[in-house]
Amino acid sequence: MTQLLPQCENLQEQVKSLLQLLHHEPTLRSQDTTPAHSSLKKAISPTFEIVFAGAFSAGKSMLLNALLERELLYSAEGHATGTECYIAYAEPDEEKVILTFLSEAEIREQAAALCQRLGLTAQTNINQPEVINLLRQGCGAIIQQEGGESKSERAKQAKALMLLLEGFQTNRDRIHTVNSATYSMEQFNFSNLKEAAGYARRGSNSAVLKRIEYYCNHPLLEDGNVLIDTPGIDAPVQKDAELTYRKIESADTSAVVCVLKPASAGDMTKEETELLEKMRSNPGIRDRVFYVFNRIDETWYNNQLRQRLDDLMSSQFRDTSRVYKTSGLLGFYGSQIKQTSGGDRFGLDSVFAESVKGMDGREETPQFINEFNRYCANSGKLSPSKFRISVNSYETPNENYVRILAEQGTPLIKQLIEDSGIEEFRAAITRYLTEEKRPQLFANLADDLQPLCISLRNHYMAMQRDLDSQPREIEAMKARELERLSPELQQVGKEFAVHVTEEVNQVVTNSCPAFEDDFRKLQSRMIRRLDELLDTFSIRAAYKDATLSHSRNATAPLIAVLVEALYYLANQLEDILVESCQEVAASFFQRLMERVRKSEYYSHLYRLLGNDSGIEQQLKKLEKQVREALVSAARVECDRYVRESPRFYDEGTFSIYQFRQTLQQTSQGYDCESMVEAEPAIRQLLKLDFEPKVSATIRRYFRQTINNTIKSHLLPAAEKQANEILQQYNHARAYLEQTLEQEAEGKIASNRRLQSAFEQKIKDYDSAVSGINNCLQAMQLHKHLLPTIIQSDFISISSS
Ligand SMILES: Nc1nc2c(ncn2[C@@H]2O[C@H](COP(=O)(O)OP(=O)(O)OP(=O)(O)O)[C@@H](O)[C@H]2O)c(=O)[nH]1
Ligand SMILES: [Mg+2]
Repeated sequence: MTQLLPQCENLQEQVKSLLQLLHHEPTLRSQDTTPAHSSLKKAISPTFEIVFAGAFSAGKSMLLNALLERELLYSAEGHATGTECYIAYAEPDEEKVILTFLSEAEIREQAAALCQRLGLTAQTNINQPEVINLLRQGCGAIIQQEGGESKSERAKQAKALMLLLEGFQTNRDRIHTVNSATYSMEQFNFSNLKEAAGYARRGSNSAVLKRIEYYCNHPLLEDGNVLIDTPGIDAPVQKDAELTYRKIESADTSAVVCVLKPASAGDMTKEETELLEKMRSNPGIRDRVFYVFNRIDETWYNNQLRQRLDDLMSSQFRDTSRVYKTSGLLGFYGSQIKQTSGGDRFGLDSVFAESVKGMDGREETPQFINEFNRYCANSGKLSPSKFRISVNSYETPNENYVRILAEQGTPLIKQLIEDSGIEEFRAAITRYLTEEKRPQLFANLADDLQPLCISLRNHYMAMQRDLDSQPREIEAMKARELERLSPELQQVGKEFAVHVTEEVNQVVTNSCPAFEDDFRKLQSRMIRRLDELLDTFSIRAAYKDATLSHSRNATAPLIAVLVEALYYLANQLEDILVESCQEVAASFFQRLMERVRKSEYYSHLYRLLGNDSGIEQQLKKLEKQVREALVSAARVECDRYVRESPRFYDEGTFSIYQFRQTLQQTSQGYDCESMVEAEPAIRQLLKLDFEPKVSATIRRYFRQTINNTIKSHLLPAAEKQANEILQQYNHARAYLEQTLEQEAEGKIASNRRLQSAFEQKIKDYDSAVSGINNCLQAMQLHKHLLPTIIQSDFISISSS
């Protein structure tokens, strides 16, 4: 467990209170505090998780064993690690293993998913032995069909399901229904960590294990360091690979040892590149990454491989300082055989006792022995002047091994270990974990806090300036407010004039929908009225009017009747236009008044004067003037209708033809009846004359008349009004003085409250920052101190 320095004990509260202060300032809330949160978590976390990740068979487990110089993790050809393995610190006599099993529910879920993908029965009640047997048979059949357990993705999945079911059956009594059950080493009767590791190696047991925690005694694990072995990122069992990616993305992960395989494959795989990308996007990891090209021994025997690795390193890893080349295999066994001697055939009878045991009494050659002999014969690492070694073909590999070690002794083992690169890697990682890690985590935190502190501090300074510029007494406050009065009145007047201009402009540019509606109403009323007049036109009435004005005559010419009709229609239409344009004006002013009342400047004006400085009255007066102007314009417009249009008599036009026809009809007799018979024809004649005239009014001329009338009345009036508002200074002053006393008192009290709240903030800020700085100083991070607020920055605080 980590022990924080006593100066750093309150770090969490101090940082939190700083972030809290930031959160309280609405304008600073958009600042991103996630990096600070995550670096705080890392700095105070009792553990520091280092994940070993990489391609399967890259040698992760072996490298970990080599690093700790003991055979802890199961390492083998093929997909060997299937669960997360945690290695944490224990006191020498307290070493232990804790195994955590999946719950039955989790196993059932995995089984169901695999069954579905394999197209096996949906019946997955794994508590019934018959079901399990059926499923296992199904898997067996699939594997056979596919031609072997790793021949296809489908076969691999069938194998995974088989292992899962087998693991479930053999560990049935250890698996709980919904909880993940945990067991200690003793409960399994394991006498040492290695036995536990053997139990947990990938297979049916690991299929039902959630994780394994080894607690062992090693200096590297002190200070909360936890080393984590993971399945390969390209593991044939997809679920295992996903486990590793999840761990890489987890917030708990603090550093990664990337065990890369190009030393044996020549290039980076797609998965390895994906791993690097995922690592980069985890803010918990940052630059805490070690790149290890393991299986470096393979490049000793293959020039091409060595060349490709060198190219890769110089092209893609040139800027990375933490790059290592290792041979986990040679490093690990080198460390193991250091303690052996001729007595136990340099480990063949101890370290390798298990693996040399062959069938029918013949001795097997352990992997390491082959690699050792190859190293001696072909690696080119051993200078002939120092080591004179022969590997003899007439001896077995094991015999060669024992003889060579007997001849060369410890210097050869030392050389082997040195060439394995393990010591260098161990030294680097040890130095990092014991010397660099802590200060770096705290420096990261400080660097993430720095910009936040700077904004907070600047914000406080601005706040202070603002508070300082506020008067503290009622008289000063009053003077201040009165000073502002004149510009404020001016501003209100200006805003009013601008507003009115805008409204007028909207009308003139046809962009006020309500006004457009009103005008359309006017248009359609005119059209409707004309239709009505034509429909209901009575020739008798017109004839009567014509004869009435000529008392001596008993008959009237067609022309006289038409004249009466022209007067009649023109006057009727005038009535409608007069009425309609007044409505348009009324509704325009009503809207304008409403908008004025709703505006900011209008309420402001009320606050300043207690009234609206006559705006409303003025608008009413204007409305009256505009209406009168429009009425007389309407009269002039319709008066012109009395005149028949010049085209009325045009030769060849329809109307003159119509006129002659009508004349023919009416000349049949001299009484009214002959005229009445021609009524439809006369209507037609009138229609031909009036329709174009009315249309010209409503479509061409009258809208412009309205626009012009409104504009010419309103704009000068608004300017005048603005000026009048400014003239209200004396009134405003008297009015303001009445209310100011009270307002000023309130404002001063509120300023006082703001001031003391502000002082509290400064205190909080300073106490948090100086606490954090104490801790940083204790960690020797003098260059990373955060900015405090000193008295001289805020002279006024001390003087007020
Ligand atoms: N030649 C050589 N073989 C190695 C080296 N490191 C590991 N091996 C061998 O490679 C095989 C795989 O090693 P592991 O340690 O199981 O690899 P891993 O990365 O943990 O593999 P998974 O757990 O399956 O992902 C084993 O047979 C090791 O003995 C090395 O540096 N050189
Ligand atoms: Mg492994």
